[in-house]
Amino acid sequence: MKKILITGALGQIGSELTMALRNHYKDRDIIATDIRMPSEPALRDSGPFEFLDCTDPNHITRVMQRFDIGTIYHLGALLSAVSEMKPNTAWQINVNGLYHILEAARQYKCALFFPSSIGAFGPTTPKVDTPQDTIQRPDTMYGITKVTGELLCDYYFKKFAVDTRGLRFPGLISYQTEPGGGTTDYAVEIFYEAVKHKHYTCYLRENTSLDMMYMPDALRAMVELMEADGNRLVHRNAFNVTAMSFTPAQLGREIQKHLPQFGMEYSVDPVRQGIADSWPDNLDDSAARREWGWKPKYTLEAMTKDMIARISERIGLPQEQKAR
Ligand code: AKB
Repeated sequence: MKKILITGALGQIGSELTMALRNHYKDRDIIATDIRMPSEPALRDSGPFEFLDCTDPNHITRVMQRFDIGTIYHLGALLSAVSEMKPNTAWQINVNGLYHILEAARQYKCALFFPSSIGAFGPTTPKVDTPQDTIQRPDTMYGITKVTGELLCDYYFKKFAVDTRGLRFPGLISYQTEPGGGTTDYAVEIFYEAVKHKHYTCYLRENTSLDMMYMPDALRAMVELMEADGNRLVHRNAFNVTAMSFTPAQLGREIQKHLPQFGMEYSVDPVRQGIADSWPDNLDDSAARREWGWKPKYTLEAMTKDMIARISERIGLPQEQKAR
């Protein structure tokens, strides 16, 4: 059985995807890779781990020669806010890194998953019910690298028949690994602050609407897309997917239903607010629903309840202090 390679396996998506794939494919080796070694025992001890810097083609070749890889989940990337601070590094990792991985996928005949983002849209994109095929003129380095990635993946499918597939992820919410350097990170931070301190200062304005998804839905979306019948895929890459769309104020009100003392204030960060303002309010994901049966399970209500319960458990709050 061909093996599965994950790059960026210690990131927000990668750490959970590695464990999910190791559970899902009992008969396939999942080779987790990143530019540092794991400290988390579950991830470290549950299967092979390799050092791999995707900006160095020699690293990729070494891993591809050592393991018989059939599918690559390429998750090594910088997120939006940090890409604005380090545009050059963002290009090196998000574009050159993807290019080297695409070349490896072509040479070693692998399928490839590439995560695009709502960041691939820009200020001139229709903001409400953003269509699958629409204007994409992002004005952030992150967005530019994501559009480039979408186009490169389409090109490698058309030109070299590499089985590239991908999703445009919204903000991902998870209680296991915190994101780093994203614009939607507030939707994770808020839960930790709410459970620990009953208070959160948000860096986005209260009425900033963005698409979001709970991590279990995101993991399922990746696996379902990669397992889908390729003949049914009209788009293949860059499918709009979403599960919910909310503002910081709406999320705060939902949290208050469980933690009535929770309070919020706002101290707007102009960089992240500028990025969020250039992104859609909510996506139309009907192409994903039609072509491979996408259907989210978690609503805002269900995600909030689960996040609060899991984080309270994780930080070991005594029973009487836990949420209602
Ligand atoms: C970010 O905020 O940068 C990411 C994304 C939506 O791509 N979470």
